[in-house]
Amino acid sequence: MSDEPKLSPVETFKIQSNYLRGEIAQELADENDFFGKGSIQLLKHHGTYQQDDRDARAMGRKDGAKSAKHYSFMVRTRIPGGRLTSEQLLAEIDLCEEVGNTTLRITSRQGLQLHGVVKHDLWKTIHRINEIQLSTLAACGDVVRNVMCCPAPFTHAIHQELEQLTDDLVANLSPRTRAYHEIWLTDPESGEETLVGGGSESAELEPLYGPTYLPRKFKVAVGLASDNCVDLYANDLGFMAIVESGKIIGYNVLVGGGMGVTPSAEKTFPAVAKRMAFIKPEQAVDVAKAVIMVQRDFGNRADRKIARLKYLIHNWGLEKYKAKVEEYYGQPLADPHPEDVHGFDDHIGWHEQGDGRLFYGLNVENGRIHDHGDFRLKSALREICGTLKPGIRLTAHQSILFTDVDPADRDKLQSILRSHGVKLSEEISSVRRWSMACVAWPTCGLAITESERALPGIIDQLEVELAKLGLSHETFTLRMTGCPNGCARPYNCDIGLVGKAVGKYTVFAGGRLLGDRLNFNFRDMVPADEVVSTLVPLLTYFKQERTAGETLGDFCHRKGRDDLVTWTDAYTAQNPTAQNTQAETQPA
Ligand code: SRM
Ligand code: SF4
Repeated sequence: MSDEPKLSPVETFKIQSNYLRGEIAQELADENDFFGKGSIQLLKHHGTYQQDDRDARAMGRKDGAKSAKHYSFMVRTRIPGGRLTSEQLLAEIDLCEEVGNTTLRITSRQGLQLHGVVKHDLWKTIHRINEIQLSTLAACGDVVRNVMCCPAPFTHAIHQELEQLTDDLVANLSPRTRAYHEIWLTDPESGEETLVGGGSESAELEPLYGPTYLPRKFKVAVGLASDNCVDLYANDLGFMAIVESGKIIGYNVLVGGGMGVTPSAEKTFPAVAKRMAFIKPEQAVDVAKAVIMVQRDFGNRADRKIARLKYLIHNWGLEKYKAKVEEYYGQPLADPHPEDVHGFDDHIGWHEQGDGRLFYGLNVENGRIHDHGDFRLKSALREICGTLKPGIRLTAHQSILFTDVDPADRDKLQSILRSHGVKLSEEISSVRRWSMACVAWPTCGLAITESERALPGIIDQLEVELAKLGLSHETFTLRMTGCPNGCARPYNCDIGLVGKAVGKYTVFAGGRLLGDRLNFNFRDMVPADEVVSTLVPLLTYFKQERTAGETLGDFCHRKGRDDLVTWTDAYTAQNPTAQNTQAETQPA
């Protein structure tokens, strides 16, 4: 008998799929409103997830319905560096109205998601996304996902170089299978290829991935030491540009970041990436390939819970891991450059691009583009994209940049937003601006509790308390997720709220804006309506004992969990009825 551990079922689906084809085409044509097990896994590589509306499921259960599932699909467009045109955004907005749930979602990796697409419309949806020169290939699945890049449209050579590297990485690291092309770009009735794209014309083989692709998802980002807006340390592979005398002299290569954790499985943990090497710009693509091939060949294919790169590095140690990457690359790699992350810019508000034009960063609360009552962001975007036709960039904080704006159009852009009930970024509180939440309920099948729908209300209360404490202008990241998978990156920010049970959250503290440090569990199983009263004592302590210029995350990190718990417990005991007001005195 072989000593090899048994492969996970997803590996078997991949092996048997003939490069991601499986039964997708046949099942797409059948009468069912859902796909079978194997296709569900393979479809992820094509950029779509089978889901069901969990609100409707709950209602169905109440009504005693036999099958309470209403199937639909989330369709994710990968948008390298978040760069797209007004026409492309308009087409995605059209799609969300025509085939989706009428909302469009900017993701925490600069992508766009449609929700609520029924199976009957799936082919049309993916086909249309390709017609507008975007793609869903590798937006999900065991491959290199959307490559993130700082979206600031500065015309300076540094940003041009970051974008070029991003494009080179996408060109070299994308799957080559023609399965995508055959299924989504070929007319299912006539068999005619209606669009070119989505796969190499001749190469059937996947030179980088092989027939079983990677053991798990793999995330790559490109950013700057002076501006870590893409959260490099949360990626499997990060390229951190080091700039000297206005030029990129090379990149620090960061490896093994990842947020996902399963609390019941001790073997799992979130990790910030490790600094592995310093490379010259011309080495970046081949080093990326070497890193990916090592993960392909040595990542765990038996247990998906521990299949990400961070576990391989944890098991081997960085030294052994680096040696293996060097072996695949064919040359030794230099030690990391001493410079490390020291800035983070969310690019919100007005900025000069460097060519006489402007860009405007608009904060989009939790990335949701919709019209709701007096708030009509979707209509505002229609008008802006239809009339001013700016370039569009999506940020890793689920927000949007309008680029190439003529200074003469500045007031017009603002007045379109205002007339649609959309607050300008300058009118949004600091805490809301620096917050983000994952999708969670009702579409995410893994959500334990609410996130996107809960965070705005929590921030409403927090704004009041921060004002009382005189901390309204404080900059700190607040990120919420509906389960411990960490889609809004809650483990390296100042305050993380992570769904642990229905209506209950673990409150994390002590990370920071720079994203290079994990936070710690400050309080567990906090009911949603007690999150703010749990944070008020912490903020009070911060206000009283911070050192000059110290950030909330750095303060929490300096004090440590035990000290924070002791102080805030004492504070709460002394102020039993006034948890939500500023402390007059310090606890004994
Ligand atoms: Fe995520 C799974 C949404 C960024 C870690 N993520 C999911 C799924 C597909 C649920 C599922 O598997 O059934 C969610 C779909 C919800 C829905 O209804 O739309 C989902 N993830 C998202 C998005 C849309 C969150 C958002 O509100 O913006 C983000 C899409 C990004 C994109 O455009 O590609 C998103 N997910 C992330 C990030 C942040 C990042 O990459 O910078 C992380 C943490 C970093 C990391 O990967 O470690 C993340 N998502 C996960 C995990 C945990 C992975 C792990 O290693 O354990 C899962 C679960 C899994 O893979 O098994 C997951
Ligand atoms: Fe779903 Fe959990 Fe990701 Fe939120 S963190 S989108 S609840 S998988």
